[in-house]
Amino acid sequence: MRDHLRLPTSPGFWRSPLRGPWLTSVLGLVLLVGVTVLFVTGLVSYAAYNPGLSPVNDTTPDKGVLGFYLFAWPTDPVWLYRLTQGVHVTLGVTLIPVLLAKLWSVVPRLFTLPPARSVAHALERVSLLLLVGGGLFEFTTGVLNVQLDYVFPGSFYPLHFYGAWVFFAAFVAHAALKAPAAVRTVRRHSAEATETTRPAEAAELVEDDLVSPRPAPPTVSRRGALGMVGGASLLLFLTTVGQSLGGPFRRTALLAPHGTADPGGGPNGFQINKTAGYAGITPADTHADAWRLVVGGRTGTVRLTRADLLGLPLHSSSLPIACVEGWSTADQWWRGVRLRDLAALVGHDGDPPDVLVESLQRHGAFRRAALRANQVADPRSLLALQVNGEDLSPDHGYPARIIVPAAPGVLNTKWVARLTFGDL
Ligand SMILES: Nc1nc2c(c(=O)[nH]1)N[C@H]1C(S)=C(S)[C@@H](COP(=O)(O)O)O[C@H]1N2
Ligand SMILES: [Mo]
Repeated sequence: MRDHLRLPTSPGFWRSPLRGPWLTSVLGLVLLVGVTVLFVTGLVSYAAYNPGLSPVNDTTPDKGVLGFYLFAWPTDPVWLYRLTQGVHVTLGVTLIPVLLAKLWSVVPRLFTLPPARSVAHALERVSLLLLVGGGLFEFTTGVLNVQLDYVFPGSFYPLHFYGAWVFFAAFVAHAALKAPAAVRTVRRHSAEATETTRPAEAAELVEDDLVSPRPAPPTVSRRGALGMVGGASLLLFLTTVGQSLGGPFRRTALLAPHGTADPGGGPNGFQINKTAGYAGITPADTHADAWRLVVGGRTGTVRLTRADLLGLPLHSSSLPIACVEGWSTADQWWRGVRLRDLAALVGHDGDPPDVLVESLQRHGAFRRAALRANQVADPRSLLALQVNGEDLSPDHGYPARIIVPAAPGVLNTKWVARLTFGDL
């Protein structure tokens, strides 16, 4: 008997008096809302990359029907991707304690023997495997991408994208099966707080397989445990959200990605993703004698020096940079040549087409990006030469970079060398 109780497959092995339908239901309902928002903002974030536009942007070429929902990402409001990706990353980080607590609360079930009592039970357990595995996988890949800065070179998107569909499919099945009972449990519990428990219902509660048959003495109440989970979430929230809010809150973003270059002060003193040094851009590459912007389109190709560009009509736009990692900057004051004016230089007057942007950078996933016609046409979309009244710094993309309203940071190519206008 004693040996038997030492095995996790024995219900008696799990002794916490906190486990029970109420705790599991509350955590489950929080995840029901939270994971749904994560899934939707994640899909939206993927659409923002214009993956349907060009093979250059498409990091999940085998997505097939999973790309059914892709749409032309708008350029308004300019903070759109700041919001959707800020919510995605901040919420994901905030839900980590809830996810772990939920798994802890049902862990005895994961060990239940026999592994399957029937075909239906077998299916249920396979779906649980996909649910737990998929959930852990999505949270882990997400956090690694934010914190370790692309540990999966080029492969984060497919992993996180396909993983999301597997996880969410299992999640929908699980929610459909469990949510009604979870709602009933929570309702009944709040009713109990005011009435006395009817014996039949009390019996039902105790018989639940989550309730330990030989509970250890409690050290904290269920509400207290829930408070600890909520407190951990709140702490993560408060140390993450500042990276998206910006301003004085940026200093509270203790969990924002580290190891990034210190942007220093002055007009160029805002967050840097990859430095010129990292991207292999040298002063010799960007020197006035060496650097030319090559613009291709309907009527051929023109080559422009930086001085030529400065001689074209210059415009200003106040736009943020918002990265997939969740951080974003406040609006910066960019100045440069409108993309649609550059399109007009090579024969695309009126309705400009898509554009393929290529960087001086020779290697790396972000050296090229395709922008959609609506992004090219927006008068705020610039090939920026200056920011906040000064020339771009090398790390922010000198001699010239793209800045497009509402687009993810990765589409704002730095150290631009070539623009090719045409339908992609
Ligand atoms: N050539 C090139 N452009 C690039 C990148 C890059 O690695 N190489 N990073 C992109 C990403 S992911 C972001 S978030 C923004 C960051 O711009 P910033 O460093 O000026 O803030 O630049 C984008 N442009
Ligand atoms: Mo980014």
